[in-house]
Amino acid sequence: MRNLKIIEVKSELGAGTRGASMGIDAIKIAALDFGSRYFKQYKSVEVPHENHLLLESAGNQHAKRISGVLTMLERVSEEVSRTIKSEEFPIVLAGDHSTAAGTIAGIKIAHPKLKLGVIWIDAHADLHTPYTTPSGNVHGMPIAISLAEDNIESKVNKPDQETINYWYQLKNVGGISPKVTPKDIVFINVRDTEKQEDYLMKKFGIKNFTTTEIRRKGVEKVAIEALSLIDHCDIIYVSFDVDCMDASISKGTGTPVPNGITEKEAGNLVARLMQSNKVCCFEMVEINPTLDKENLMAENAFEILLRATNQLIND
Ligand SMILES: [Mn+2]
Repeated sequence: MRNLKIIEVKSELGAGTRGASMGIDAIKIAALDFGSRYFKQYKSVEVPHENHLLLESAGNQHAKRISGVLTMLERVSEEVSRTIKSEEFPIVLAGDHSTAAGTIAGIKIAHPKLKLGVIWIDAHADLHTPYTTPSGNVHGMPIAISLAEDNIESKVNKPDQETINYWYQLKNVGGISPKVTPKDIVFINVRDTEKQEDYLMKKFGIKNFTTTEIRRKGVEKVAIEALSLIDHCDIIYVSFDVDCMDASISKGTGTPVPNGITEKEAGNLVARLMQSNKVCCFEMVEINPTLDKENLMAENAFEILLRATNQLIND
């Protein structure tokens, strides 16, 4: 049985569509509507956000609001490392996915000598950099940040010096860089990528379990295979972007993509992954209730969160 601690990060600086910072409260509303005492049962802490910056110009067109994102990654990394050091299991509920780079930094700060594996369940590879991003939204960059990868070979943008300086700082949060190597990453359900990301995935041979492969093998087998691909790692972080789920299930996320998994498959997948004793942190992101109908995405997300939690506390 593990001591869980919920880390709330109501930030959306890295997203291109407004509203993801409200995702955590939407999950809490879903819990209340289900009559659950979840948010009373577990200890929680809120990381202060910088969403006032949304009122300012985004600046840095190839990495929007990058200075605010840096502040958030530093705060998240401190909270995650503090949580792990006090032998608690962090469940990070965050607005946009850029946070994950801070979570990974926090895990590495707490366990600098351990090899960290990452299971990334997402419609997107989040492998962009200021040199390759078409949107400038940093939520498309957390894997590249953690790999300390610039992808200069695929360069299409010319970021200014200020952006380059902040980008360097993002890659070095926690003073450890890179934090993971490509061999330590497994993608599940990634299906909406740009060619610059495809280039890296191919160059590094990063495994991605496609929807077709998930349907053919079933989630149980996919979970086992994903875990065994990073069996050489000492600890594992599981990152769950709700846009892994099919766009038809709910509109409540900033960048919905068709041909994803169902909420049931997602719940089974996450529950199976949590059976591994190596899993040291779980994160759920990108719930956007302002795009949703009747809070459906948050309700689905809460059920998946419950599946993960029940597995963790029953160990
Ligand atoms: Mn993502």
